[in-house]
Amino acid sequence: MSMGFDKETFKKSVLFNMKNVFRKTVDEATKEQMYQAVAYAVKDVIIDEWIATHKEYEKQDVKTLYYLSMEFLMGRALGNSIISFMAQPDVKEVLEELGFDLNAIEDQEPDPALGNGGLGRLAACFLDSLATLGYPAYGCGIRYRYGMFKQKIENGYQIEIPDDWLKNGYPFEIRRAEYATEVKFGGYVKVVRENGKERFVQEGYQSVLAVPYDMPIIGYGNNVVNTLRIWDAQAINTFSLDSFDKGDYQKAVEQENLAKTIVEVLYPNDNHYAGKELRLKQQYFFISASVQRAVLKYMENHDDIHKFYEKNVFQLNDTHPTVAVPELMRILLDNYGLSWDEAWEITTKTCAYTNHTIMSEALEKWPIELFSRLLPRIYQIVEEINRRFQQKIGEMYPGNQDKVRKMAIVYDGQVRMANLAIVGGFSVNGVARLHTEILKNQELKDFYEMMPEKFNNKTNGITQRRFLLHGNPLLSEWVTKKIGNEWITNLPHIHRLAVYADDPKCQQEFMDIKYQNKVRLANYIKEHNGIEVDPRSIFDVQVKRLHEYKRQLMNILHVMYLYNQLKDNPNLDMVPRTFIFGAKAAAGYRRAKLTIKLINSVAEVINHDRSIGGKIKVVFIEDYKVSNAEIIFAAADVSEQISTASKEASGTGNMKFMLNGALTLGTMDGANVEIVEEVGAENAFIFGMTSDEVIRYEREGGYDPMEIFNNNYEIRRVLMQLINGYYSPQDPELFRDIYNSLLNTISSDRADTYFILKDFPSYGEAQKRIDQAYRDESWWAKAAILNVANSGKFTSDRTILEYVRDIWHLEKVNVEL
Ligand code: GL7
Repeated sequence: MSMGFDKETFKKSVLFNMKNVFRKTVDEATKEQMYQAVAYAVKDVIIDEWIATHKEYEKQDVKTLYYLSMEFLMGRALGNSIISFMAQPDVKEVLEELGFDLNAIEDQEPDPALGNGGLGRLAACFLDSLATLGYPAYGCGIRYRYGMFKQKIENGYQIEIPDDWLKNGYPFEIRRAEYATEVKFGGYVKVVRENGKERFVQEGYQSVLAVPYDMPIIGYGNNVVNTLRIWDAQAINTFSLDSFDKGDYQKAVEQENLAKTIVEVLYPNDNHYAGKELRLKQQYFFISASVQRAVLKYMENHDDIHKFYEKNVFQLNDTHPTVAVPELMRILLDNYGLSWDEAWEITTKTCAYTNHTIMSEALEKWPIELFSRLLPRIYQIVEEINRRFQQKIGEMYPGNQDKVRKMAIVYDGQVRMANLAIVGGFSVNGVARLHTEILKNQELKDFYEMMPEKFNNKTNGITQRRFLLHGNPLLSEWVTKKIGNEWITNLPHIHRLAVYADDPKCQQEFMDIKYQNKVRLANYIKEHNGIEVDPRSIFDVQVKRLHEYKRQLMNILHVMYLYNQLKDNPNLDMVPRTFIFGAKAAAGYRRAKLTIKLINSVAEVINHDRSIGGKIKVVFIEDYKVSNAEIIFAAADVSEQISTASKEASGTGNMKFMLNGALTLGTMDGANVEIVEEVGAENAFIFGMTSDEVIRYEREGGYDPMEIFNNNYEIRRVLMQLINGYYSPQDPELFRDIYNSLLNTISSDRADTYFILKDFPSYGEAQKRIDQAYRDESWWAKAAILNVANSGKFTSDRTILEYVRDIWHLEKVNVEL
């Protein structure tokens, strides 16, 4: 147990908070009030460790990582905090003594969703691992007033509801007004001459005040508490009658509005760039504040700015934070008076970039007009970076305009952020082996040829502390009983489970736990969806953001196909299956939203058809988020990871399922490749085209979905049901767009962009193999245990150690109390 925790003190603290914050005694308190009182007591416990950690960092003058990210999908903090200082049994007892249940109290916490999906959740797992491994790190992001929306399903359609997560205050955060920083937008750049030197100053700008809020990131059992720093925006000078008199009224109003709108909401797009001006404002806002603060902090105890990179490293989580490159340049040039070469050396030794996607629609390209109007000084610097880089291209590839066309940073009226990130840093990494290979050999081939030393792979990982220890207490106790608890901080140790995979008693215990977790999920589904599902059926789960490349459509088309088989032959011999979906669609992504409607329409028909004897159920879980994800992973038998090969950079849900003993039904895409390598192809269900095949078709053509439609009766039958009202009798045309996307070339140059029909037969075969395999309970249990036992590679602890070794070069710190 961590030294900061004492049961009696904790109890007193809860009672004190209840009185002080709510003027209540415990027996009058609501669960929500109890949650707050407990959360503040937890903050009390960790606050000394938090202070001690930062004292230690200062004392040792450590190198610090700044993980710059537009998104941190943290999930709830209370349960994980309690686990981190190893006081869960005590806290549970304290609450029971006070008449409350810990689970119910945890359930009161809003689920801070300051992120969309994998990219934001990865950032959260990384912070957990950094603290647990004892590395000095800040997460830097935005304190969105509204994070990811709450999803409601009404009449089968997704409805977006703002998620006011700050409504009752957030007990874990601390406002740090003393670090507030001004961030400037717009205006123009004036050149002033001072004793023979030129200086650039921005004038006529609007500005906002960035105010940081700190959240504790608690290491597991090691007294380390790091910081997630998220920035809020405030108007610099609020209204004064004075300004009204001077005619500045308009300006005061504008500043007020600018501040309010900048941090208002997270853009709900996953893997898609919308090009909105406000988004660029958000990016510059949190980057300028974070970089300014990092430089000031460094200069508090160092005098030579030239060595900044020795003590600081900025990791750019995708291209969203790329303005960090010109912003650091600006500070070094304009505030510290460095020469271009000096500033460039420091900047390119400080910044490193992670690429998270190869999909062209996700690539950020800002129109010069917008970029230079919003960030005039930053744009000047980007132009100069570009000019010098093009010169370098010219030297290496004389007369090769093609190289310039492909690699220039400013080109064709646009600022290309990926190119800026690659040129402005010392490292470029992909997030799974296959993904990095595709970057090197296709998407970023020219950059790789020019600067191969920058490229490296860091296969993603997940934290076992949240996704097994907290999310699956039954399995986690069982694992610990078998092999001890070292896996909590050293996941590869979990391989010791492998010796139990053949043991019938262990198989039985494992399947019993899976069953209980399925009952827990069934209860959740009953409570939230009103649907009864049978925990003895196979739980076949696809939970992730809704996107065409992830192919939820292929999954539901297969359900439609199976249903047809059952209707033809009600005695069809099949193991009962529950198909579980969970997915949010970006609010403006029409086809994705229509796919949700399709899933719910199919569910409506199938779930009410008594003639199939309950052999298939379809459930769409409303509002998929971190907190219910933990329950879902624990209960899954089958993990659907069925993206079109080459499109899913890594995936991380795939790893969370594996850790919880689900078998992967997947394509050879992203990290699936490495999952299969670890667990063995015989313990997974792999199907579909390889990434090479997909890429070849994309380049050379030669795929015609119409051919499949014409030659495959079962597929044709399913597709016709999209447009004959079979699932939408009131409106037979409802799903026409989905039908068209598969067969007509109206909306894109090739129908079936994601090769759904092409992969469908092989997907169906894999599904059949699952049906067969599940009948052999002992085989299944063994394969499931082997999945858990071979998940060691996929801890984010391993990923972080690789980043530290190859990119960040941080020193581990011990914190004694
Ligand atoms: C993503 C990838 O799509 C996903 O495959 C990857 O696991 C994740 C973390 O590296 O990053 N890229 C991206 O833009 N989003 C992702 O989830 C939103």
